Amino acid sequence: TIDVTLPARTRGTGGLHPVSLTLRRVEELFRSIGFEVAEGPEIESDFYNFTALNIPEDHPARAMHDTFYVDDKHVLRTHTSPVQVHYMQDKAPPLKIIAPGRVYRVDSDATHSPMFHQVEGLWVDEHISFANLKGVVQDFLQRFFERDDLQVRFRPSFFPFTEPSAEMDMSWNGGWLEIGGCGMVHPEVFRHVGIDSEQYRGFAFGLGVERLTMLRYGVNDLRLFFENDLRFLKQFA
Ligand code: TYR
Repeated sequence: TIDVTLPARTRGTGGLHPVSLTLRRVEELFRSIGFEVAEGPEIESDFYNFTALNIPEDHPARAMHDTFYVDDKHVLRTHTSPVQVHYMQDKAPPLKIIAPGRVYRVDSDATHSPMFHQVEGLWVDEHISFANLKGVVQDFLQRFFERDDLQVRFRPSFFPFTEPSAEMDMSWNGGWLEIGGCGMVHPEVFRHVGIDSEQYRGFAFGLGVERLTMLRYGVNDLRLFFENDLRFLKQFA
C-alpha cells in the first residue's frame, strides 16, 4: 500500500549566480532609460580588440602578459569595448547600448581572475556631452545600490579610445572606490567605423561586474565567484 501522507522527497532547485543577478539588474536598469543590450564575440581579431579602439601596435596593453592570444591575429577579448566597434559598424547613430559580457586577462590572485565580466556603455548622438555621462552613471549607481546619496567622482585618466578620459570612483563607507573607466569617444574610433565626428559625439564607459557584485552583497574575495561552492552560492538563491 501507499502511504499518501508521507512527506515527499524534495529536490534542491537551482538558483542564479550572484554575477548573473547583477547582470540582470544592470540590464533592467539601463533598459528602463532606453539603452539596448548588445553582445559581441569573446574571440576577437586584434582589429576589434585593439586597432579600431586606437590602441596602436606597440601599446603595452597588447603585451603577451595581459592578453590571451588564440593565434597571431586573434585574442580572447580583454575588454567589452570591441562591442562598441561592431555596433557602430552595423548601425547608424543615434546609438544607445550597454554590452555586458565575459572578458579575459592573464592575471590571477585575490582581486584578479583570468575571466571576469564587464558592462560597456555607449551613447552616440548629436549633442552628447560629458554631462550626460555623469548623469547616466550617477543615476545608474544610485539605483543599483539603492542609495540616493551615493556620489560619483571623475578623475582625469587615459584610455586610447576616449578623449578626454576619466576613472570613475563612487562614495562608499566614507571613502572612494574605483568602479570603472569612461570618456568621450575618440574621433579616431569614429573614423574606424565611419561615423562623422563633426556631426556626432558619444560617451562610453566600462564597469567591472564582479566589483559591483562584491559591493552590493558584501563579498570580500573575488575567487568565491568561481569556486562553485554551494555553501556560498545558496546564499543568493
Ligand atoms: N575598456 C576599458 C578597460 O577595460 C574600460 C573603459 C571602457 C574605459 C570604456 C573607457 C571607456 O570609454 O580597462
